[in-house]
Amino acid sequence: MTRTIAVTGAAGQIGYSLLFRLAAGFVYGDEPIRLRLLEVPQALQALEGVVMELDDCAFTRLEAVEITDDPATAFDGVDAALLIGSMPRKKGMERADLLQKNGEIFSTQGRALVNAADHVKVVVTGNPANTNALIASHHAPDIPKTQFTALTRLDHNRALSQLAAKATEVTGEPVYVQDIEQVAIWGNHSATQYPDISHARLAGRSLAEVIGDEAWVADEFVPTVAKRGAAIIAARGASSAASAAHATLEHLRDWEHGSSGRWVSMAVHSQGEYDVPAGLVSSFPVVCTGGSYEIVTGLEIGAFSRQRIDASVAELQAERDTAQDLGVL
Ligand code: NAX
Repeated sequence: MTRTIAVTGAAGQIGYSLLFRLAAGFVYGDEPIRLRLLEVPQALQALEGVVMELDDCAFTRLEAVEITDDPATAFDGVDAALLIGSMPRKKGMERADLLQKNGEIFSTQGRALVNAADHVKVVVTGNPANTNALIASHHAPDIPKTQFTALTRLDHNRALSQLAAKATEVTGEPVYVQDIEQVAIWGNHSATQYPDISHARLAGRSLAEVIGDEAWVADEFVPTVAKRGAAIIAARGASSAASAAHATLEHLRDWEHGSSGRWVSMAVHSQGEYDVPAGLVSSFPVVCTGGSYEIVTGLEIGAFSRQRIDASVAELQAERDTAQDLGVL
């Protein structure tokens, strides 16, 4: 079966890191794919250059690449849509201006997704990712809300990497990211997000107990993960691109093929789980199986976690209220 995948903002820096790995089979392995690349008119020429490079890779599983500046054409019949392109925050721009601009982009794209396959899987990476996913979903009422998600896998991966390094330091033994399970990102993909290790395990033991340093968790780990994007910009002079592309592909791969029982983090429509108000797109720990995901249920939420989750959810509510005031929701 040939799958068709739409990628928006395809000429941007995340697009440039993502397209080649997608075409090389990171998500769909040996199955053939077709790409539909959406850009704004002024970026189409640059996108043509990206397509030339895709051609020059002679990928054996890449059947076709089409480029367009029309969302309806881009999403026609697609099995998955990776919504990466968005309006970046420019100097002097207020948060409401940003929501207004992106509200327009994501309401148009939401409406155009009516052309997609019934089973389309939508992953929003473009910021503000959670609220953009909410807006797109709102404008695509015929598509089940469960098919709209936003990216917090990069935050999840950042947390795993920080934790593996800390556990190595504390135990004096090498600890690898794959040794650590049941980490969760809650809330918004923003500096208010809550990376939670209260359920995390390392070789059958509580990771919090292994680390044994609550102050490190609260004062170093949580802010390091939450502010990692800004640290990358400070060091690289540009925002995270390769890691964001990798996380976007892992998000889609696990959603399509399952997460082998492991927890991953995805921002999905809340139905009131863990007192996150229904209707918000918030990050939760999920397990993916057979093309769908389930929020992990029954977790005990301690006082510290409750406070952090509530703070991030309050920000999501404020973004939703602003989007409603602006008429894009
Ligand atoms: P770039 O500015 O390099 O690329 C964005 C591309 O989107 C541009 O080529 C632009 O022409 C295009 N675009 C803008 N409006 C469009 C529209 N209406 N339709 C189609 N294409 C459109 O940004 P890049 O570094 O690639 O980042 C893309 C988005 O990812 C940004 O919003 C960024 O903030 C967000 N990120 C999200 C992350 C996450 O974990 N959720 C992490 C990385 C990144 O910061």
